Amino acid sequence: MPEENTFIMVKPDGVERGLVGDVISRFERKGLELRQIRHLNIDEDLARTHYAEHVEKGFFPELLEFITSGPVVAMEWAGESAVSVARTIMGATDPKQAAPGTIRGDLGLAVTQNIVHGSDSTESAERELKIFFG
Ligand code: DAT
Ligand code: MG
Repeated sequence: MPEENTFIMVKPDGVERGLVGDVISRFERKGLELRQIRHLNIDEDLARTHYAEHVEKGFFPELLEFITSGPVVAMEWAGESAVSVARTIMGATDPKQAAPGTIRGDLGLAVTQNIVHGSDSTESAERELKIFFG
């Protein structure tokens, strides 16, 4: 199985609620390896770059307001099939539909405030890691 790197981010709601440790712990216990981590605020330009595929969507104004509302914790995680494994640990985009045992299924309720971001492909991971870690 391929060794991959993926971009994971605890969103402002997760940081505000003190869930950074819980999120990190879930990835660590799964066996993924933390490679880089930084705490930062996302401004509008960075939000538009990171969420380029969503800027024309109806929900984008709400997403922009939310993602710039407070600090986030951006991370690089590595391991076998890290991209899809991380997405499984996160759960479905809408926490109301996310399975119990997943981050979103256990800890969230609203689709905008869904605690965590994770790259959806190795191509997205490469693009997003470059944006946040250069
Ligand atoms: P994911 O974060 O699971 O990759 P996505 O890339 O489709 O989901 O969307 C990015 C974020 O935008 C998502 O985490 C929450 C928000 N979002 C997605 N679909 C939405 C919707 N229908 N209404 C409100 N917010 C939405
Ligand atoms: Mg996505």
